[in-house]
Amino acid sequence: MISKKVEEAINVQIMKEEHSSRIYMAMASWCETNGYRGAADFLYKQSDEERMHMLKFIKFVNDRDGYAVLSPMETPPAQYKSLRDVFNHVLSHEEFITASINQVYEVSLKEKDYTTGNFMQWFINEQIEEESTVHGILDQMKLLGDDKAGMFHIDKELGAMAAAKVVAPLAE
Ligand code: OFO
Repeated sequence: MISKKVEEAINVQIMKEEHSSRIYMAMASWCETNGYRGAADFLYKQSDEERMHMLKFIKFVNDRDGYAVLSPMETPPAQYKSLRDVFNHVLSHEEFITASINQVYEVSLKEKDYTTGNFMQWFINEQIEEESTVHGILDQMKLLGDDKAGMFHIDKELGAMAAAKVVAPLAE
């Protein structure tokens, strides 16, 4: 059984994960229509991954006798100044999500809900990996510069990262 406070905190997080998925899908669409096919593939995959995060939370709440609900959300931004601008936004969004995951963890500990606390560890670790990946991409951008040759190279690299990335389905 999950407490009302934990259920509410996770329902807010479900909204944020769904919103993340939509934000990355909108970014992917911008990249695809601005010549960055590799970045688009990377962000479409990222969008799928965020949807899996949302599902993971939904299943967890429902399995613990709570009720996962969906919420309305803002339309994601559609315009970006450059590929670097896209990834700067990815980084600040992931930092926002990390803070939010930590808040859910805090609520679970205050409620003495150690099962949820344990479940949240997966997300805490996932955020370390996600932030570090985006830092790496931004570092490469700095190294290669904002000119067309640099961005072309980065786009190819992002395409290769997308091809290697497997979005794991939910475990049964
Ligand atoms: Fe990128 O984060 Fe979900 O949790």
